[in-house]
Amino acid sequence: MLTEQHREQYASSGVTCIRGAVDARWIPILQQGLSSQRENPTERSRWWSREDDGTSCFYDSQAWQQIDEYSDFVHNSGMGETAGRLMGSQTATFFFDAVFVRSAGTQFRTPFHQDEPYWSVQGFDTCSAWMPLDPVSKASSLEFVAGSHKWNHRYAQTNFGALTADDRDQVNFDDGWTPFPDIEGERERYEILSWQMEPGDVAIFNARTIHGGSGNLAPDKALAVFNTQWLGDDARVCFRPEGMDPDHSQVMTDAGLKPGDRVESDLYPVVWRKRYQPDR
Ligand SMILES: O=C(O)CCC(=O)C(=O)O
Repeated sequence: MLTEQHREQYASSGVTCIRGAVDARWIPILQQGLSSQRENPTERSRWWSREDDGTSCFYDSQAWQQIDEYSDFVHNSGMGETAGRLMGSQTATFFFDAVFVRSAGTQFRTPFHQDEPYWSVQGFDTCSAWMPLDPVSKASSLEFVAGSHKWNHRYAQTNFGALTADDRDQVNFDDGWTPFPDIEGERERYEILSWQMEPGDVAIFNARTIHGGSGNLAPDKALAVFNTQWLGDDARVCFRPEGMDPDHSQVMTDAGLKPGDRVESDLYPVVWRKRYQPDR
């Protein structure tokens, strides 16, 4: 599925959309996993939005060790290989899973942000695979600011803790960070990429690529997204004084990992390794 065009677009824009990246058989498997997760959410589950009109956006993460369908997907779907090859890495290590579930008609849009500044790792070789389990129109799909993975600014990111009002989510980018660009207010200044997508299509983006949006759903359209995050060659443990979301510092410390370490362990399995191919 992965072509030279995908690699070029990922390298230059920081995101690419791969049609049919995931075999159709995985969709009902992931839907089954999601329904178990909704019945029994993790302690990390949150509501990013719950409106008076009944619409909502639910978020949860790191459920793969409890949900067999997710673990099966992580190890056997080929997503690790796709991520590893796009990053140009020797290996692809699984970091964590996340779900974003919007009820029909939800207008809530995810604030524009980059992922890496919230993570308990740092590195350029880091990516997310955003995979809708429902068909999604371009207007309701996640949006990406082309090329922003190379901007190299310490942008003050959104505090998602302001959405959840949960003490555990508070991340404070107040001091010494560059104000975040007003993407939504000045859309004409940026090249914004998004795609109409079907289940099985995946948008893979560098964890430094600015992204946001989604939402704006039609009254009869719901949207469940299953997302996996992957680490490549230069990713290393990094505990951030601003706070982290999701914060892996405790589980990493308990597992003996320290800042600067590679993360590979039972918690973060290497799912794909590039095979040595001798020159012909
Ligand atoms: O689907 C969404 O609304 C948010 C997705 C997102 O921010 C992410 O995958 O990092």
